[in-house]
Amino acid sequence: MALNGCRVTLLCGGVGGAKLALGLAHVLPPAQLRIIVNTGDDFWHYGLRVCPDIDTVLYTLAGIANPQTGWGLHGDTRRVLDTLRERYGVDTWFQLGDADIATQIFRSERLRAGFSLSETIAEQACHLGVAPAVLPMCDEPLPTMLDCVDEGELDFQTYFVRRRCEPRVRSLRYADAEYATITPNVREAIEEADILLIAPSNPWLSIAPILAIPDMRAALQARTIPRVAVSPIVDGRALKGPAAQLMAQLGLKVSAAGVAQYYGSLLNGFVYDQQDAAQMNSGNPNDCLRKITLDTLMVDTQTKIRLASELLAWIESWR
Ligand code: FO1
Repeated sequence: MALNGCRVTLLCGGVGGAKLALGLAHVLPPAQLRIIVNTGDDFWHYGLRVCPDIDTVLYTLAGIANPQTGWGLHGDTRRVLDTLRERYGVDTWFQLGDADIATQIFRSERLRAGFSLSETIAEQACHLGVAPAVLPMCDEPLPTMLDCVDEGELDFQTYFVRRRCEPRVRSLRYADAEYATITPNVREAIEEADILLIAPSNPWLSIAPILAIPDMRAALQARTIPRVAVSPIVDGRALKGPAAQLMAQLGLKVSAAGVAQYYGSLLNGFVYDQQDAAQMNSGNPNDCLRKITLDTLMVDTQTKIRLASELLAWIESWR
């Protein structure tokens, strides 16, 4: 399906977003797909700049991601971390495989040499043979911070990996967002797109950091083209990760309708799972919103391709 040269730009986070990115990469020629990736969960660790969502998307598109976790590299070994822990007593709470560490070293060297994150990721994508454009949401650090009831403010990976999403979240902050700017590549990806998609990634942890960049929401909304999100909530549960728990803690309705309501006028199209059909039809938060129910569970390559194809075919029917 070449979709007559139709250019698609996807906003996404890590594992869930990468699945849809892979499906789209199978049905679109590389020049027709651009992927804007969250960097709110990037952090410095052991002196290395770790960009988990970007690496997840790159490794997934390169076909080298760990199929069990969705992040990290398939068949990677753990000698560096094992040595750090056993010989030097370091708390190795964040799992980085040996070959994954090579990715982090390469990136950190480039950043220290003065290259931007965008330039560095483009170079890494080239080495990995990833053809669609994988674009960091911005070049400046914009860390997602979680204000937790008993523990104060935690950075994303401390909350997510070290504390296994256990602390109760009171509010979220996208720190230093005011210093971030839309990169030329991201602006082009938005302005040249014929379709804008939001992956079934966590709206608050993966997509909101992208929307926190000044003028980003306005730039997306200014495009009078299909702007379609796929719900990450199915039958009141998150497809992956803590989205449902977080929605409840933030006092939001844990449902696909709640996600559509959160994105509001950013969207003119919304895809939700078959299991949520009754609930989505029972009250319409946005009358201008076109909706469709699809099987959104992406468990293997075939289901990723199927969702991407059905999603684009539906959008083609009304754009
Ligand atoms: N997630 C975990 O739950 N535990 C880990 O130790 C872990 C290590 C890790 C290393 C590299 C990488 O690219 C991702 C990694 N992730 C790990 C996933 C990551 O923390 C999250 O999935 C994202 O940040 C949220 O999208």
